[in-house]
Amino acid sequence: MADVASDFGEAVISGLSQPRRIIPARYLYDVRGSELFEQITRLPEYYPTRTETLLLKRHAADLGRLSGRGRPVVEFGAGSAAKTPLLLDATGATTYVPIDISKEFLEGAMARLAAARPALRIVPIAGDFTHPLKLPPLAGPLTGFFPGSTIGNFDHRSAVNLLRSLRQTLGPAASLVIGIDSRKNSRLLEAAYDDAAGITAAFNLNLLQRINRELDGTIPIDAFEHRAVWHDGLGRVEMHLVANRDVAFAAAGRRFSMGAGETIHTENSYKYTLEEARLLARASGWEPLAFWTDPDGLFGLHVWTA
Ligand code: AVI
Repeated sequence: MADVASDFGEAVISGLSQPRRIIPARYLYDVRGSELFEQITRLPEYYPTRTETLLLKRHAADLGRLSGRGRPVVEFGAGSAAKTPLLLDATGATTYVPIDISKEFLEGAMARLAAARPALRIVPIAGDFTHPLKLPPLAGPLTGFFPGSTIGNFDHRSAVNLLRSLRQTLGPAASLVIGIDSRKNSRLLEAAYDDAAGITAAFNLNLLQRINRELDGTIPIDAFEHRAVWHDGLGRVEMHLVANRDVAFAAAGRRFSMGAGETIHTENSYKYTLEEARLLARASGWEPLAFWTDPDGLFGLHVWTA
């Protein structure tokens, strides 16, 4: 626990001391942030979750055939494992290896799955999948599962490194089922990251509350507003916290001040055309095998092979 707090403290001190203030997106996910993210996935404006779910259902037969029937499924960042049963059913897997940094989430996911599927062998791994991991001995080639366009929260270089790590972790002849959000018009994108009910705003502002809770912060939350902007040239939605007045506060034992209109950059969510997604696959040593999208081209489900 002490390590997590000091990690967070260091990230906040260094992120708020730069001329372009930035706090890495992974710190959005404390318990409250994870709850708010679960709510985001059910919002009408947030199309990724329901569209990916639809694609997993619609293409179950092909998914099973192409990604390898009966192979152990290794899920990266299993979280609440909401889409896992769809892939397990599609592939007929009898062994499931959820990898997540949060032991708490793993335990929850395991308990639910074990109750629903007593015959499933579950081998949970608490770890950071952004680095190659040594898996316990598992039979045969493996199928990786990396849904939700989590890859979109990594800049291009980190995304390539991460996908290489997944390949190394999965080993020879593996396949990867990966969800990648598509480029689309800015109106839809900005609405998905700034919903009418204000849940994404609460998710972003929770980062400041987390600083106050965990790092003895004195940030006046009402001095900040949520902003989501699509940058076409960079191919990403950026989330920021914008100061609506001059503000001074303490956090992690330091003092900071910001002028009205200055921002803290809290997340990037990259979107990919089909061509860009294929380039990403090849740049990280994967070979694209299949791709499906919905009729509106909102979201892409890909199968790659090692
Ligand atoms: C987890 N990740 C893929 C989400 C996304 O769409 O980039 C996080 C998120 N941030 C705001 N809304 C959703």
